[in-house]
Amino acid sequence: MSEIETLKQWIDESNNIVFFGGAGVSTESGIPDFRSVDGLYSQKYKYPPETIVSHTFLTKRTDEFFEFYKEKMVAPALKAKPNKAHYKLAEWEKQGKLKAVITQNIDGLHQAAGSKEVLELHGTIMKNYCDRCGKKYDVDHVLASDGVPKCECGGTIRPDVVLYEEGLDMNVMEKAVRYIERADILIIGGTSLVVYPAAGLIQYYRGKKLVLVNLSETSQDQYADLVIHEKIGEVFSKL
Ligand code: CNA
Repeated sequence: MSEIETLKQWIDESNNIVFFGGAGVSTESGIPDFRSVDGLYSQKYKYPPETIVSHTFLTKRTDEFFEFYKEKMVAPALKAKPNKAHYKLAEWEKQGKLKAVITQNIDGLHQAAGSKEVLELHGTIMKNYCDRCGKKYDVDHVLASDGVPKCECGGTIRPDVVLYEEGLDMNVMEKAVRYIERADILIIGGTSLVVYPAAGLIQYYRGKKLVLVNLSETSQDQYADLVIHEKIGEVFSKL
């Protein structure tokens, strides 16, 4: 049996699938990831993306933070449409087969595809709030603002995104752990599995059907029961 046939059989037999994904899930929607050859790391900036998308940059170089954030992260995500991977996951959830999507992505595409139980480990570009008074703002307001988005109280409007150097929401992490511990199949897709603590979630899986669908090799390939190095949208459209 081919890997895809095995995966198809596992999925057909299961009603407790959990998916854990990253930026590679959205590249087929036209949003660049960080580490692929055409990802944001390979483009020329004064600083690597992880330096810019950090708490230090937001507070110390606020202009540059928002220039990069709006142009390279928000604008492409708002233009993007879900792809076959997002839609397939939503379909499995509707059929009662998939329990949760745990994502490192901040682009909102799983919800756009119809997924309901989406745990956003790194937050979302869709929500924003004033760092002084807490007032909430939508993403269109942030994108339309000139330079640094400012609240009427004078504070800076920041994204509800977990930046580098910032902590994850422990409620979301604990919920993710519970889903993974109980999962029958854990499918991990489109993530280089190098960003912690998110990447460490894989250790909580207790089953024997750990599936990795990622274009490039990862340091966790050796622990997976099934590894497919192909585009996730293409793989999922065959299931
Ligand atoms: P990453 O480190 O950029 O890794 C992406 C991985 O996906 C790489 O190993 C690629 O080989 C693989 N990949 C790329 N395209 C595909 C595809 N079509 N099918 C299968 N695999 C593919 O991204 P991670 O998510 O692992 O890193 C975590 C960071 C990146 C998180 O904090 C994200 O918030 C952040 N990020 C998010 C987005 C988004 O929301 N769409 C975009 C860019 C970066």
